[in-house]
Order: sequence, then C-alpha cells, then structure tokens
Amino acid sequence: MKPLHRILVNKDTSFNPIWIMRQAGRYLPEFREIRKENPNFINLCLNEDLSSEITLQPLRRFDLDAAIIFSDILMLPHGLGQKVEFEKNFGPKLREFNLKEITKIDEIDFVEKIHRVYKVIEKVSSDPILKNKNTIGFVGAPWTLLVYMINQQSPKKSLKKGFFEDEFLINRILLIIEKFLKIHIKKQVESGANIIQIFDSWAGLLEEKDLPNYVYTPTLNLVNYVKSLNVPVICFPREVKNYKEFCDIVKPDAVSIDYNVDPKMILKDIKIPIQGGLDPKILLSDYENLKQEASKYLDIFKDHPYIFNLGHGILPETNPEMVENLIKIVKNY
Ligand code: 1CP
Repeated sequence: MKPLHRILVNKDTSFNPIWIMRQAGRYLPEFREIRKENPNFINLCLNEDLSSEITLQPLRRFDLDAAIIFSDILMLPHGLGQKVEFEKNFGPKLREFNLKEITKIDEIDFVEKIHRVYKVIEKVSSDPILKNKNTIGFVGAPWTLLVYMINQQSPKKSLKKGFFEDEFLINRILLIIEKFLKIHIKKQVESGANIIQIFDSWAGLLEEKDLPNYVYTPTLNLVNYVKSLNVPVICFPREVKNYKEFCDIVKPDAVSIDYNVDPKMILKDIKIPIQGGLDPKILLSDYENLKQEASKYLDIFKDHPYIFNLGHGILPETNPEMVENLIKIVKNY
C-alpha cells in the first residue's frame, strides 16, 4: 500500500509520511530556471513535459512520500474561459466574471482547454520514481474559487465591496463551480491521481454563520463525490473558524491544519487522520529550532494517524537544505 494510503485508509500510526505544500516551486533553483524562460504561468502548467519535470523535481532531490501535480487551482476559471494571468509581485489577475459566457461552456469545451493537466498526471504517475509513492491531484474548494472569480485578484487585503450583495448570483456561480470541479476531479483520478486534496485557502475570511452555505455544503458535495470514486480526500480549510465542526459535517479522510491551530487541542477534538501544521517560517530559522518544532508535532501526534506537512505553502526564500533536514528529522523520528 502507498505511504499516504496507509495513513488515510488503514489509519496506521506506526510511521509519518511527509510531503510539502508547494513542494514544486519557487524555493528550488531548478524550478526558477524553467520559470525564467516561461513567463506565461498558465502555459507552463499546460506544457506537459515541463510540468511533469517540475512535479518530479522535488522528488529527485528529496525522499518525499508523494508528488503533487504542478498545476494551479485557477486552472478551473481558465478552463471556464475566464482569463487568468499571473503578474510578478502581484499574483493572479482575473478578467471580469461573465455569467452569460460561462453558462455556454460545456464539459467538452472545459476539458479541451485544460486536458494537458491530465496528460501531466498520466506522465507523472507512470514514472518509476513514484512506484511506491502517492500522486496527489487537487482542486480549489468552491468558496476559494468563488473568491478569486468574483474578486478578480487575491483577497489578501479584503473582499471587493458588495461581494455578497447578489446572493442569488453567488449561489448560481457556486453550482457551476461545483459541476466543473467534479469533472476536473474525475479526469484527474482517471489519469492516475490516487489522492485528492481540496484547498480552501480563504475559508478563514468567513464568519461562522456563513460557513454552512459557502464552505460546508459545497465541500461536502465534493468530498462525497471523491469518495464515490474510491479515492481518499484531504481537506485544507485554512484558518476556518471551527475545524471540529468542519470535520464533523464534511467528513474528509484527513484534515490539513494551518499553523495557527493548536495541535494539542485539535488532537482532543478530531478523530480522523491529521496532516500538516508546522509554520513554514520555521524553515527559515536554524536546524536546532527546526528539530524542536518538528518534533513537537511528531510527539503530539505519535498515537494518531498523521501525515507530516507544513501549515501552509513553503516560502520561496526557503533554503532547500532545510527541507532536506526536515525530511531527515521526520524519517529518523
Ligand atoms: O507543489 C506545488 O507547487 C504544486 C502546485 C501548486 C498548487 C497545489 C501551485 C503552483 N499552486 C497550488 C495551489 C494554489 N494556487 C492555492 C492553494 C494553496 C495555497 O493557499 O497556497 C492558491 C490559493 C493558488 C493561487 C495562486 N497561484 C497564488 C496565490 C495568490 C494569493 O492569493 O495569495 C499564486 C501566487 C499562484 C501562482 C503559483 N501557483 C503555483 C506556483 C509554483 C505559483 C508561483 C508561480 C510563480 O510566480 O513562479
């Protein structure tokens, strides 16, 4: 059985597999080299040779237990015909949302636009380097995608004024997103993804009263869909106000926790396998501190099915040597 499946399916507590959110990316010089020559990020994601290579880059360097496909959650709006661009030092920029145009898109149009993502998964998952490792496919949660599609950029500072004004429209868009996310998930699984992670990076923007409509219900629908394909599903509802309630309602196979979550508290509250938690900034400190902080998570979760990971994506300024150190600490624990 593949390492993450031992945790997610068998609830094994005898070891801790490790992978790292954003492990394929900007902290690796070999990624930056490819990126420099490919200024259009979406085109890079749709280049099957380069994207497969980028997906495997961290596995060539480190003893990681899984590969995550090099792609982006914003391939969904791209597939729906909403233009997405990535601007240096700014992040994603999306064209204005147009309901009339989007309702014209069908499954065939959508798959045609992004089918190369599935080719990357086919290529990567059949590579011998992944023989005893997992291949993680992923999507953005409906709420987080809605945020980008309406806000047209990162909501880092705040949501657009009047974001919630037209509730009817918002709920219609959520249903469209859900429909195409299911297609995107199905195609990833058919191409070789054997785990799906759902990133809800902006779950923390919502007040508790809005969680059922925007987070719990649409995510539950997706989680049930992934389970129907017989593939384990991990949810990362970053900074959600109530992780316990999220897990009780949505019931993913594992929950990934952010670095503000108190691991001891969550251990008391949550029975399903847990992933992640370590603050990515710890990788910017020194070896001793890293060892102490990583061991804290390993100690707390020693009798609980636990996948080692960070509490959010690895920072671009991270020294790859510290990643090497972290993996050794986890493997030798
Ligand atoms: O290991 C990997 O890098 C896997 C591929 C991957 C994944 C899983 C990328 C490549 N992006 C993602 C997920 C993703 N994309 C999320 C969810 C996880 C998270 O919260 O970080 C989000 C919110 C995005 C949207 C996105 N794409 C952002 C965030 C902007 C914001 O609002 O803060 C950014 C900067 C991107 C671009 C991007 N995606 C991936 C990479 C390596 C990059 C950087 C591209 C570059 O500038 O070179």
